[in-house]
Amino acid sequence: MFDSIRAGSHTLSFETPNYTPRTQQMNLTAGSTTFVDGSFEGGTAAKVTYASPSSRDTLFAVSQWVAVNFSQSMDTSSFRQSFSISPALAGTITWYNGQTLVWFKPSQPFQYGTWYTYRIDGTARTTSGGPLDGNGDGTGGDAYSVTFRTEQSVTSVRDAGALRAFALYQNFPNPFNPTTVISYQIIDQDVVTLKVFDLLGREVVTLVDGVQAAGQHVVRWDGRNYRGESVSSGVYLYQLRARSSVLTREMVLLK
Ligand SMILES: [Ca+2]
Repeated sequence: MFDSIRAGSHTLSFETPNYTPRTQQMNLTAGSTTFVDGSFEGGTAAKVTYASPSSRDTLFAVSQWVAVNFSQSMDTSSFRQSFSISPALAGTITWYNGQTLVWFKPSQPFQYGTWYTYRIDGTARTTSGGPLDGNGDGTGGDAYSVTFRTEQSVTSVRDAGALRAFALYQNFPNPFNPTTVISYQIIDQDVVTLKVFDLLGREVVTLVDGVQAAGQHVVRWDGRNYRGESVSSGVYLYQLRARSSVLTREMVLLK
């Protein structure tokens, strides 16, 4: 396509749908020139480093928001066009941490006991024009998709009888800084402990230790360890124990 262009300096302009338009100054010499597509790609591909809910979630609390953290700053316009959730749900999109963390806040709570899928198409771009690497294999341009289920309503948990003696819900907000709320549910009066651990299994703090009444309980964690010191950013586990049962979930402190 460049056969008839004379040697010299030329400006090439690339305008591909869904990509940031780019121009490049080229010095052409006589003879043939090879163009490599990769030389005109934007920044490196962005991966998803954290997502809540994840595909493992089958008890996602209906009042929570969707949170996705990327390895790079994201272009808000292409993200908005690439993000979808089904069944469809109206909501607002908010960015944090230099557009690396996005929250989708539904305008109404999710429905109880329902499967949802949220998806970010491969057309999402970083602020420097890089593609989304949705499956994390190092090559950009593919989608990220999560299918999850929301919690059952309290009524249906009671109806289910002994199926689940107690429930531990995803903390909110998550990721958080510096404070988050953990809620859980006990069907019978019970001796309960709720502890926070780091990923090496070291206990960070004990939030609950004692007899509690049946019903829903809410605990706030201020991101401090048992010595009262603020802990560093990272993934933490919180674990609920009652009698012989244990439930564990992850949360992310992002400063
Ligand atoms: Ca990929």
